[in-house]
Amino acid sequence: MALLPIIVAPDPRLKTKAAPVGTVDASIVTLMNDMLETMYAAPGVGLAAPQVGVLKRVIVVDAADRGEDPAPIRMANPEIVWESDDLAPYEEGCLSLPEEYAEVMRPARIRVRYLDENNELREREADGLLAVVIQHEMDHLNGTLFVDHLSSLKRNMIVRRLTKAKKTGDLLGEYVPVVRTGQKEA
Ligand code: K1U
Ligand code: ZN
Repeated sequence: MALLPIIVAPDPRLKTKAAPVGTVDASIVTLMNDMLETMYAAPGVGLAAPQVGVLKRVIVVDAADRGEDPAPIRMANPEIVWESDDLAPYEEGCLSLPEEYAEVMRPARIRVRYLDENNELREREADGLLAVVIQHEMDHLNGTLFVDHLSSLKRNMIVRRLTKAKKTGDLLGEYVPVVRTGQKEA
């Protein structure tokens, strides 16, 4: 497995529509596993392939509560086949927009169809954090960031902050998450 560099906005790769996967073969399974390792190291609860510079429709998610066993989900070509009319707010973050958070409204419950790591077509229903993260990651596949759901005033503020941070070197264009070993730092 490998840790992949995560792209930080603004970057044209984060604004590009990703291409569907033909078959979930060994190379896609490797990508899914590397993305999961990168997500856990960040740490995060989801990751989309464009965030690591791969413009393919692949996402990984693990919305298990702290203290629960890990529950990794690997999805290729995810499609929302049903969404609830009721919306729910959630304070979202994004590994490509470090230290920026904002409330976004999305359908509270969804049904998603996707190819799993065995190239099998599956459907599952999601609510709560899982529904939020799946929708957030699917947005990445269409070149949409959570700031695109905000007013232009809020969005421009965040993008300006990140542009400045990248220019001054406070943020790198890409970063590789650090793996924590569980040992205490000196
Ligand atoms: O897409 C991403 O950049 C990952 C993002 C997913 C997400 C989080 C919250 C709401 C919507 C989408 C993150 O994982 S940001 C980091 C984060 O939320 C987190 C980090 C450590 C523990 C728990 C959450
Ligand atoms: Zn994100």
